Amino acid sequence: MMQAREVNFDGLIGPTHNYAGLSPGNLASATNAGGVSKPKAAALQGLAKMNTLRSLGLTQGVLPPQQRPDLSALRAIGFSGSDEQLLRDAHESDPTLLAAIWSASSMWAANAATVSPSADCADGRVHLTPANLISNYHRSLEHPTTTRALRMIFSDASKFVVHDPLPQQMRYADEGAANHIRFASSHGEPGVEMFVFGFDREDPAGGARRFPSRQTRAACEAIARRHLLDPARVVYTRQHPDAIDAGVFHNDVIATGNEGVFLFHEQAFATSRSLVTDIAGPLGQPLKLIEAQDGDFTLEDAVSSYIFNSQIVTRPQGGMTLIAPLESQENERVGAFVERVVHDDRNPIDAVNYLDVRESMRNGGGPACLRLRVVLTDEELAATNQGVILDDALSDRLTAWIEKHYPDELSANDLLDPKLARSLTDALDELTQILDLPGLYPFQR
Ligand code: SUG
Repeated sequence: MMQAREVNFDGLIGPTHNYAGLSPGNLASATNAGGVSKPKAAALQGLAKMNTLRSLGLTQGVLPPQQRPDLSALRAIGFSGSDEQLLRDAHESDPTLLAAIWSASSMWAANAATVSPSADCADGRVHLTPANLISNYHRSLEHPTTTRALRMIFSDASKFVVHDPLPQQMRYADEGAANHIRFASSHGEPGVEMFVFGFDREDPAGGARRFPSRQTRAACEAIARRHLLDPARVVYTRQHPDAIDAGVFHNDVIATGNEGVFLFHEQAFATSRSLVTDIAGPLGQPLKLIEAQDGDFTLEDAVSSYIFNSQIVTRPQGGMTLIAPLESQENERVGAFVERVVHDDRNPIDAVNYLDVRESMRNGGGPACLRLRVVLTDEELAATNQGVILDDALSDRLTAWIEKHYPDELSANDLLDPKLARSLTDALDELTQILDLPGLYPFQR
């Protein structure tokens, strides 16, 4: 049996974290638009989450934030002049454009890429496809730096393939691992990869009506082909359009899984029952299903509590822990459901850890949004850039760096400040030394 572990790479929350209401169909983002954010507190909450996972004995990685404001994005669409003028002109043309180029949205690393472990890929390498994120302009700015960062972290071509993002066209709209769940008897064994899409060209009428779908079936199929997955061990399934219309803009807001466990709401998928058989068949063993019924809690409870955006992690000594957002404990029905799950011997989840990631939650990003799962063998982990693997020393350096450079608060007016923009460049320059990612950012080249 192949030994491998899941390493979670969390997006380090960037110093420009703010609430701009940029994501239609993401209810938290819309509700908190225009609010005052707390970037320093946000980043420390994210780091505390990473350290909680480490305290369970798990290996934890860090993905760097991106260079924001992205003034080159403004120049690309015809704005010119000094930094101050760029910011002012962009604001006058459209305040949401200004907010977009400041967004710290790369923190939601579940959208950074789709990852297939080497046990699933015909060439025995780990395959990663950075997501093009073309459904929202502010997120479409992420993939060049994401691709570069992943190539600097997983640089050994004998073990890793970091593909280019899919074509920048709606037909291939891709949001990464947020719409992907891998099942396996254990992390190191060959798995069954489930790809979830919202929109299918073959069935255009079957889509959501109120809010946009962000992932196409064609994108899912392209990733499975590139990653050299065995077609008999790949499952495609459509999100329930009612779920998207209730605010489930990514599948990881309504379903999750770990090894043989599948946790989902009965309204997550267009076809739940046949889906379970389609996964269990090639897996060669029954799934441990945890299905929340409407009677347990509603779709609305799921979206407001973000319970399905928990991480289910396998502890090295055995057993599984649910890493859940505090908001799900605060919802009486959801909290009671979690208690039942933890005490039910028919599934391996035997502990819950409620975490405060409220700053990210207010933009629709829970614990699972903040991390990219990468299953690695010992050799693959050894070949990974060790500068981004969290230990006490790195955690201390990151804490000091955050304390030194991050604003306590950020509101819409601050986004017009060219001095803030310049000071952040110095901060990121320092960060590339801390994480051993020299030359990551465009301004360093
Ligand atoms: O793409 N929010 C992100 C949240 C992503 C959550 N990720 C997962 N579910 N995996 C999004 O909608 C809001 C930014 C703002 O409005 O300021 C935002 O981009």
